[in-house]
Amino acid sequence: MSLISASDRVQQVLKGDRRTLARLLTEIENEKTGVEAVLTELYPHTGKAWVIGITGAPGTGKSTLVTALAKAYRAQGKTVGIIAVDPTSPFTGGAILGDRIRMRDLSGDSGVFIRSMATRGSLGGLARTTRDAARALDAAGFEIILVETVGAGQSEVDIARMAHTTLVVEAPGLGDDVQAIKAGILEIADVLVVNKADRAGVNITVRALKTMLELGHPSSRTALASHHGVLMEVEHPDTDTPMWIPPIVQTVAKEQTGLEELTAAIEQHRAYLSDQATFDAIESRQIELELYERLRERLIKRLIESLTEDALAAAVRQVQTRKIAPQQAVELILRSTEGRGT
Ligand SMILES: Nc1nc2c(ncn2[C@@H]2O[C@H](COP(=O)(O)OP(=O)(O)OP(=O)(O)O)[C@@H](O)[C@H]2O)c(=O)[nH]1
Ligand SMILES: [Mg+2]
Repeated sequence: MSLISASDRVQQVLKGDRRTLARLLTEIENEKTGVEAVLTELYPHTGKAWVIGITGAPGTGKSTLVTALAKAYRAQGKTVGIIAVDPTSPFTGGAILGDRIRMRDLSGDSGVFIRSMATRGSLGGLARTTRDAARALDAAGFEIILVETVGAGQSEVDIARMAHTTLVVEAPGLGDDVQAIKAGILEIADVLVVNKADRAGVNITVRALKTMLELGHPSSRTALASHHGVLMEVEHPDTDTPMWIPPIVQTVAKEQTGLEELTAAIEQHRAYLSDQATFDAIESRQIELELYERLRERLIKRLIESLTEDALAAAVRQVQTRKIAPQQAVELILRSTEGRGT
């Protein structure tokens, strides 16, 4: 359909043309063919933005916090791109509508770009499209990119894999003891935010998090490896960098309170990562994981496409008549598809 070339669109995005950017993000979300060419051309222009992931249980105030953070960064004169990932059904749209209302204060500011993305296909697909969307915003020149996702298993790990700084948002009453606060958060949190600090029980939540940090972060050098090592699923390279202990910051996002402390904590984490060896090690792990994910997706797609219905039906029959085991059927199918579909 589009009459302008990929290169022309790339130029438009680089100039920060909002319409071209919006259209590109839609194409990324819909996995439209041809979008890869644009992304490929944009890639050399990425790597300038600071990507901040915001995750946490439903209702902790992530969207409100994202709005407050965006305002704080705008006050500092920085441009902000926002991606709100809605992992619920694409048919509800409720969360997206709510976010639109919450983030309304930001509309009309040309230094802010807001985008909601719904889950289409697999979670893996969502991780990829979110990453691509963040890169498009990066290439378009947004200095800070905020990515909100509901903390639900894989999606919060995914966000940590693409963000430079990951905020885990808690709220009083949701996790009043150490057990209730999800064990995995220490592996992904660079900054712990206790939002709704205007509510009763905030001290209990803060204390629970502190206890957890002390349990999870014994004062040993291996702590860094367990902090980013578990997340990266590989051993952290030997490094003399002191470990990063996630600070706990209290906010009342609704009232724009605590945002200075929060941006300062993010800045400290950024400074910590400014040690080139540390940054390079983390980034190369993230890229490695991204390549694995993309490869896995492409290989599976290619394999499924190269399967003929007949071959599959024949295999089903053979397994059903107990001529071969499912294991053997898989072997046969794989062998029959080898060399095809490339
Ligand atoms: N008391 C209080 N309420 C807040 C604060 N921040 C947000 N809220 C309220 O908490 C509710 C949920 O806020 P959201 O920002 O939508 O929370 P969320 O984590 O994005 O929610 P999901 O995206 O649905 O997971 C809203 O009614 C907000 O007004 C705060 O600091 N204090
Ligand atoms: Mg939200």
